[in-house]
Amino acid sequence: MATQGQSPSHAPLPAPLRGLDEAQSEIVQAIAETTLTIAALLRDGVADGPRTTNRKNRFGDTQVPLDRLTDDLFGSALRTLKAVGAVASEESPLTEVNASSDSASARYLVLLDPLDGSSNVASGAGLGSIFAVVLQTGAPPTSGDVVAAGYAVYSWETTFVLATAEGVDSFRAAVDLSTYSFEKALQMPTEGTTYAVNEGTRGKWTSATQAAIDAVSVGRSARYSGCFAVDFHRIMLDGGVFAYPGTIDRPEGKLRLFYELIPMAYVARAAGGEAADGDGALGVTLAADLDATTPVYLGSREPMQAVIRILTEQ
Ligand code: AFP
Repeated sequence: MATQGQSPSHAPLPAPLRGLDEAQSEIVQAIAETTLTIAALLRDGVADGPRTTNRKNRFGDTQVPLDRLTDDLFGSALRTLKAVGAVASEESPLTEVNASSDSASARYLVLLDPLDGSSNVASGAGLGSIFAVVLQTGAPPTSGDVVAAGYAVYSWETTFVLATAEGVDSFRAAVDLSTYSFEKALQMPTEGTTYAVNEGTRGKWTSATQAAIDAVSVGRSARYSGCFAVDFHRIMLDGGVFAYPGTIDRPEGKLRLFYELIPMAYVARAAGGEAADGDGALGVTLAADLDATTPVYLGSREPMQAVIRILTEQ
């Protein structure tokens, strides 16, 4: 088992990782190692400590102690890697690393949601971590700069999903959380059986949003846990649509463009699915503000075509 603050001493994912070069693999291995550490901490009862604080992150979300701890774990694992030029997360703003060393080789920005779904901590429901490895070009990153993205889901088992230009693979953690083994390649079903949205916000949806959700809900079961990674993973397996729309009072939505939509849009598309923001745009737009939030629609190709058509016609 990995311990807190330890840099990776072995490859937790079976190597080689398809679609990634040595530097990119090293970054993904460090992320995977950190997810095993987090899974072990959750298993060993770290969530039994204080479950809430008076602190808020810069998005105004209440921080649980685990938010800070997991952010620190990813930060310390990634800062030691020469290929990492910067890290930005939902919990801490962009931090440049390796600036004084061989900065020419520090080519990658790592985007992170270190503990996704932290309001689930109190009830023991599923949690996740989300990441993207992005080639730095000097301009604000776009979905086109992502070289790898994925997520971990922590529940009764720990799953790590990695998307690269060559496809999407899922890995399952060993019972002792020492390593991951390859489980299967993932391809999102084209139609799907479920949809995930917080129906409690329906009264604040625009008519286009209502029409889009109505279109995907017909013939599908609603499944929503409050953790994006968990809900998205179900969509990856069973197909359907995950949506976190904007509302009349919050048209820009709640989920983060860089820490949530860009990574998951990359995964969805690499698995044959589709992604859109609130305008139904097929491309994930360039935003200078790393902390931007956005409406999110992700899922199977067929229902997403209906969503995109409705949103672009609004
Ligand atoms: P927290 O990490 O603050 O719990 O937020 C999780 C999240 O960003 C995402 O994982 C969920 O899909 C979404 O928020 C749930 O938000 P609602 O509770 O508003 O439905």
